[in-house]
Formats: sequence, structure tokens, C-alpha cells
Amino acid sequence: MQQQPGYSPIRYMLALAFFWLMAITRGYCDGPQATPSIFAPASTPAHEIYSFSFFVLAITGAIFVSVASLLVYVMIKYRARAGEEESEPPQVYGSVQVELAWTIIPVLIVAVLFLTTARIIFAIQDAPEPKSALNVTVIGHQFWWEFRYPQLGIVTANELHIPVSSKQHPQATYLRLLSADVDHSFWVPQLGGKTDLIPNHPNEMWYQPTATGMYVGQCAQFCGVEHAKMLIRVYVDTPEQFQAWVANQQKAGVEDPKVAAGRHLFETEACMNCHTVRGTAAKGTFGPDLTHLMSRSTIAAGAALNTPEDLHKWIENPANFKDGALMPAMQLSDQQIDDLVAYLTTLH
Ligand code: HEC
Ligand SMILES: [Cu+2]
Repeated sequence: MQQQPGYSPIRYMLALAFFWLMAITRGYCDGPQATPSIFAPASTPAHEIYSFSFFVLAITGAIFVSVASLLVYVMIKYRARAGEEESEPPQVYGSVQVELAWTIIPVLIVAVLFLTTARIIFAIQDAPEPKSALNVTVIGHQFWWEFRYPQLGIVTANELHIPVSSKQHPQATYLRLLSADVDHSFWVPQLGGKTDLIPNHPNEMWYQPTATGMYVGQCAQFCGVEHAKMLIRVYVDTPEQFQAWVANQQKAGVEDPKVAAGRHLFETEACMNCHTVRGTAAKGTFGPDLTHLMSRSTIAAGAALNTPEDLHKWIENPANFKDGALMPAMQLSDQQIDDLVAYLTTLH
């Protein structure tokens, strides 16, 4: 293999370590609402995963410090000194004590790490689902998320609302993870671990959030060109906020005569083949449900803001925000798009 000029494995590893540190600390520095952070857990499985990772870091850190300091000590103490005659140091073979020590100690360490890992995994996986649990079916699509609440008759996209849990009112949310196409991975680091959504193989995960707020996450599996623009927002609501959100989602789409032109376009320009607006003729399921589009703050799985300007640019050509989005640019006139946006912005 030809080496690049200036290539050095040490420099390469330092760069890797640097990017890794940047990646894991970014969310921490920006505060809990900016980028996903593994250092600010706000939900039951995330708390366990967080303390467990510190336990592993402590053990592996102790190993690193003792090996590295022994190495430095030996390098300095036994270095070749000026004027010293070059000779082989005494060779020691077959010390039973030393060999037993460096076999048994690592085996014990690995056993401890293995058993604690298994205990945490099973505690999270086998937690019995309480009767009061809220069920949400999460369906991964290229490149957006569908959220269905079977107990509540709600279908929405990209922004998940769940109630907070408290000592007085413990409340867990159980997610059933499915995929409409390829392998995706659901990851909101502050709420829990990372679980894949595999076609024809339902997976499960659960959250019991302890603090209200908005938590960001993203698809953690390369599922196609726009995988990086497949973001998740989870709103952990107070029970009152959650009830209000549910009540609004359960309503059908609104009827506003002022936007009849936009609605007519929506129902004749193929939009209805891919999108649902409950209470209208639009019953498509290939794209996100738009019945309560305005209750979301972003569109296209976090790739754009839910503003009239961004909606206009999106409908004009989804590639304005997301090159590989599976929604076509429909060659509509500015007037047609304005009418469509006027209609969409009434869907509260
Ligand atoms: C071939 C199917 C298809 C057609 C036709 C289509 N869309 Fe879409 N639409 C999608 C898909 C898929 C997405 C999700 C894209 C993504 O986020 O990657 C989407 C996303 C959207 C979004 C953002 C929703 C959200 O919450 O993220 C809006 C708004 C939208 N479409 C409006 C329209 C309008 C208006 C039309 C008609 C002019 C239309 N779409 C036609 C498939 C389609
Ligand atoms: Cu994905």
C-alpha cells in the first residue's frame, strides 16, 4: 500500500479521538435542547444506560491509567543512558505467578463487565408493560417517521408527543418499532437506547420520561441518501398539555371556505394520493398525515421549518431542503403553490 506523504497512524488516531470527543460533547455544550446528548438523561432507561456507561468508563479508564503509567515508568527508568554499554536485559521465562495474574485479572474484569451489561439489558428489555402504558407504533420510512397511537386513533409524523411520568402518576410509553421499507434506527439519546426498525420484525422499546421538554434524536442507521435528514423531535408534555394535544389531534381536518382553491388543488394534484387529511377525500398513506400539519414546528423530518415560506419552497421542489426526498416536484405555478400553502396553514 502506498502511503500518503505525511501519513502517520498516530496523527490519524488523534484526529479520530478528537472528532469522537466533539461528537459526544457537542450536545452537552449546546444545552439539552440543541443536539442529541448522551450526558443529560431525562428518562428511565436513559438513566440506567448513563450510569452504566460511567461504570464501564471508570473500569476501562483505571486499566488505561495503570497500563500507561507503568509503561511510562519503565520507559524512563530503563532507558539507554549515554555511555552505557548496549546489552540485552536479563530474560525471564515462565513465571507462574505473573502469568496467572495477567490471565485471571482480565478474565474477572471481562466477567464483571459482561454480567453488568447483561443485567442492564435484561432489566430494560424484560420490564413488564404496565396496563396504563401509552402505546405508540413507530414506522420508519425513507426519510421520515410515522407515529400511530392505536388507543387514541391518532396518526402523526416526525414529532412525537408523550406524557411525562411522576411519582404520583407513573406513566410509561411503549414504542412498537416497524419499517415500511429498509432498516432504520430510532435514537433519542436523552430518553433511551438505540433500537432498529426492521421490516417484518417488530421491535420494542419504552420510555418513562422524568422531565418535560423537547428532546431531539435521529435515525441512526444508514437507510438511504437522506438518512442524515431524518430527525426526531419528542415532546414530553405535562398530563394537561398531552390531553390538550390528544383532543386536538382527534379532531378531523377543518373546513374553511376561504381556502377552497387550495383544497381543490390538493385533491386534484396527486397530493391526495400520498397524503391524508382526515375528513377530506385525501387518504394517501405514502407520505406524512397532514390532518394537523400546523401542530408541528418542522416539516420533512426536521429538514425545514413549518413556516409558509418553507412550505412554499418545499412544495415547489422538495430538493430545496432534501435532495433524495420521495416526494416529486410537481411543476406547479407560484399561484397554485400559494393556494396550497394557504390551505395547509389552516390544518391546525
Ligand atoms: C409520490 C407521493 C407524494 C406526492 C404526490 C406528494 N407528496 Fe408530499 N410528501 C411525500 C413524502 C414521502 C413526504 C416526506 C418526505 C420526507 O420528509 O423525506 C412528503 C412530505 C410533505 C410535507 C411535509 C410534511 C411533514 O410533516 O413533514 C408536505 C407539507 C407535503 N408533503 C405536501 C404535499 C403537497 C401539497 C403535495 C401536492 C402538491 C404533495 N405533498 C405531493 C410524498 C408525496
Ligand atoms: Cu432512517
